[in-house]
Amino acid sequence: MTIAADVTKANVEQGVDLWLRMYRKMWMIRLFEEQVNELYTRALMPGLAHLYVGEEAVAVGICEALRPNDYITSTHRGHGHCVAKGASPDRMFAELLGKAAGYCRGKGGSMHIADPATGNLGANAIVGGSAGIATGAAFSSKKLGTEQVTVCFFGEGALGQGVLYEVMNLAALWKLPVIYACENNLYTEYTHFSETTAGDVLERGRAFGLPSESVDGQDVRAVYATAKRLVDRARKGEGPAFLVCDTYRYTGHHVGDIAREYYRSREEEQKWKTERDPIKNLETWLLAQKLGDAAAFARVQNELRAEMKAAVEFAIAAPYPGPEEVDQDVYA
Ligand SMILES: Cc1ncc(C[n+]2csc(CCOP(=O)(O)OP(=O)(O)O)c2C)c(N)n1
Repeated sequence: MTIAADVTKANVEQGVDLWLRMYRKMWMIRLFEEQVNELYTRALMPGLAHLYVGEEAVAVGICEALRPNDYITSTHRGHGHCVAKGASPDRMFAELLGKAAGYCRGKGGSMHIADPATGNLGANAIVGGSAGIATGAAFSSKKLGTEQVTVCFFGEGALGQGVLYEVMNLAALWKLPVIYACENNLYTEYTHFSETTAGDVLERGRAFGLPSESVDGQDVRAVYATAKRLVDRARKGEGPAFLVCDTYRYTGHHVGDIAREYYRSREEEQKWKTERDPIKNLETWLLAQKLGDAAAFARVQNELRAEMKAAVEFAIAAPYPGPEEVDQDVYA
């Protein structure tokens, strides 16, 4: 199914709030990440962070297909998932800076943000590490009859982790409401995925009988339409699915990965940024449909820039947790 076939005039009219919301959410993620990079370069943030810039359409398209009480599990590159599912930037920045107002009282940092209130069961520093959590959540929803769906986000690097196939097997046997969403941004750290991944990736889901599809991860409308179909199907009790989103990270593997030419060219990066940018793609379409104009787009960006700036200021001014709670909320 192509989204173009799906977008009749009536659908556009009904969907206008949805498209504009997705536009705004993608900008929110991009500007959030811009601030994270700034915090890193100003040496205000302890440790590193893995930015989601370039991949915004994946998190936003998929999370828009979910209900607020549906679950997601995330990765080391998790800020985009977190924002798309509804987390608040001020508490996210506070977490990155180790402040008590953060989602994990400052004890988790970038790779451990969890927000149960928005159904976010957590980022995960272990590649493939959230596959079991997502499948367990789907198992519990099925047993409790809550009609919740879980989306398990992971990078293509996790295709090399055995746990993924163990849980796909169980999810298929038990018809669990879970979507395995692979974000293929082409690189596993500094190695092109073709050097680590044999065969046709979709066959890995098909081996377990999962409906397995790929989608242009730079086209938020296509991601949304595909995710919605698979999520609705899972919600009806028709079982799990495997969705591969083809995408690209614009920046380094982490904020410190600046000199990248030994593993990918500047030309390649430039091509993705200029020809396949998910925000520009949606903007062009919104303009063509007369659903927005340059002034409205500028307004959205200005509002969000101000919001992000205020959120960072909140986090910088926020207090650290006291020494008396060093052993609280920490599990081994
Ligand atoms: C089990 C495990 N092995 C190795 C690492 C080190 N590591 C961190 S990120 C990463 C690459 C992940 O690539 P991918 O899953 O494609 O996600 P991306 O970074 O491209 O979003 C690796 C190997 C890890 N965190 N966990």
